[in-house]
Amino acid sequence: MKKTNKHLVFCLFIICVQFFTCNNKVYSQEKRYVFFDWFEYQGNDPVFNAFKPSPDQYLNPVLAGFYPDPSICRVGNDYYLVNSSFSYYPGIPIFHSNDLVHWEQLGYVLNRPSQLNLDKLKISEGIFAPTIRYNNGTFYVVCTVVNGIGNFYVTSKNPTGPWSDPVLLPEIDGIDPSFFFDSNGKAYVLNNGSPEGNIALYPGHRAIWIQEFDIETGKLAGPRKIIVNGGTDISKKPIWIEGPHIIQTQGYYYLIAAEGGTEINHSEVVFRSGSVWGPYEVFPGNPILTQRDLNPERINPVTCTGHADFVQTQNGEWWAVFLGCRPYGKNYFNTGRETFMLPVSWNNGWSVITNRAEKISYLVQKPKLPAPQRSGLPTTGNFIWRDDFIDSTLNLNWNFIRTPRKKWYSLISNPGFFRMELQPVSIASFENPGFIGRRQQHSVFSAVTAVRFKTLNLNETAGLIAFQNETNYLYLGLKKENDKYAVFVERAGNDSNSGKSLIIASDELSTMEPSEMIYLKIEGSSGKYSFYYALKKDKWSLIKQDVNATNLSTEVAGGFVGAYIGLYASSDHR
Ligand code: 6LW
Repeated sequence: MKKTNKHLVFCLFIICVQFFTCNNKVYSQEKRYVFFDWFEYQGNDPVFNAFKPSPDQYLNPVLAGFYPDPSICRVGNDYYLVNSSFSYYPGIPIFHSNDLVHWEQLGYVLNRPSQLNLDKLKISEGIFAPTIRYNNGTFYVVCTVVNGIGNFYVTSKNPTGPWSDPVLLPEIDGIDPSFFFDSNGKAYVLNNGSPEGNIALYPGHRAIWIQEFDIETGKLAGPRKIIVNGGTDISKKPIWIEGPHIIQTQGYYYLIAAEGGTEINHSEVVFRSGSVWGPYEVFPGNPILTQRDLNPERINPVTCTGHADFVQTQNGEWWAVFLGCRPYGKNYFNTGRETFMLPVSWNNGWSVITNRAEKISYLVQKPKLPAPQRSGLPTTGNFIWRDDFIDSTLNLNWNFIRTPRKKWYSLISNPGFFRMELQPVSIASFENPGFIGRRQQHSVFSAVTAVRFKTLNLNETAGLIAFQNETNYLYLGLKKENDKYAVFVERAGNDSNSGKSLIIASDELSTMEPSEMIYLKIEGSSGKYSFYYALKKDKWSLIKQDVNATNLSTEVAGGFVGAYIGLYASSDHR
């Protein structure tokens, strides 16, 4: 080919590329948005209607829904509580209370991408079991990004933040790190790690380790030592000793830890020693908390209780926060592991939360503490929660899946709407999808949204999703197929089709213009969810009733998180 011809072909190629890119730009700028007008969540658990606290009682769980691994500390008359957040972003919700009963979320400990890289992590990896402590004007939160940066801590002078960037603790191999600030001025970090020499004698064999923490340098220092090998009695092959915390009182160092695994055999056990380094004496009356011995047929069961932390009030009372579940059916729970609270009693120098056959109470006598100064959103009981998207910042209830690396949403471009730009990311992937969700805090609930969306291509979709993990969800979506618009229900579950999604119902829509609002509703009742849509407000059409929703439970999906109800959109949903 002559030089001039070559030049001509090259120019034509460039013009073509520009033409298509330019077209695409206009196309995406004008069309690739979905507008959510509002979202309303309503919880209506029968158990919360049955148990109505009197003025001197409070209701358990204190934080309903997926709020596991609670850790608590007191500063004067103020209490602070944090929970695990796995691969949801922002990470580590932090709550404040003055009476231990009314909790108000202050924000998140990890709310900058520089603090929390959750890229490519599974939803049940990421942030495990944080511990919050206060020492000499500084708050400390220590935890682990599982399959990420590992163990680290952050600090702040103010619990509302800003919290520091993570300081890594590479010496720690394992999870569940916890600070202990000794009254003698020394500090330590404990954690659940592999047994000596990394040799497990049986599956679930773990150890509790301790190492000194130099407050001045902010680093771990000196030898690392095992203070509990295996659990309360190694000869009985105890499993998953974890979530350790040390409490100093009555001349002893009390070490509390979870044992038995976070499922039905979960428990909390206690040890004590005159020295922080041990040897630790085992309480003969262990466990100090469990529900594993109770009749599985009991009504309104609370199961899986364990992973506790203690706090002493300004009046000298001791209280324990811990995780528990409210199952339906066998041991299904879509609501995740929730935060419960009970008083701690001391007998002959040992702390006890529940006696062996004692059921967790839904209604408990309140701590002797003054009435709250502030009252935030309800965190338990039945309630309605609505977002009209009129604020310019996202409400604290909403979470992303993994770290959002670009801002694909706006609350200000179209005031009163949550505008999402379609992302080529599927909810089933390990990326950051176009999704905001809030916890499903009740077994009986409804979630409704109003959405304006015009799909153009196959694989483009938007709607309402009940999400457990990447292979377990129920999706009520809108799409275009064969030039027709449709609303559909899609189910993905480990219990069918190997976790791959299947469309289980679909309704063709007579019309769907971008200016028109479509209403979508999911109604859940334990293990059955029903799906509705409306073209006119409140004129609901049922698409599919009583879909098997046990795929949203840990029993079927595995992992550690509870279900979320979210707004989702994608240009590459598969
Ligand atoms: C957590 C462990 C546990 O690290 O579950 O219930 C793990 N306890 O202590 C994840 O939440």
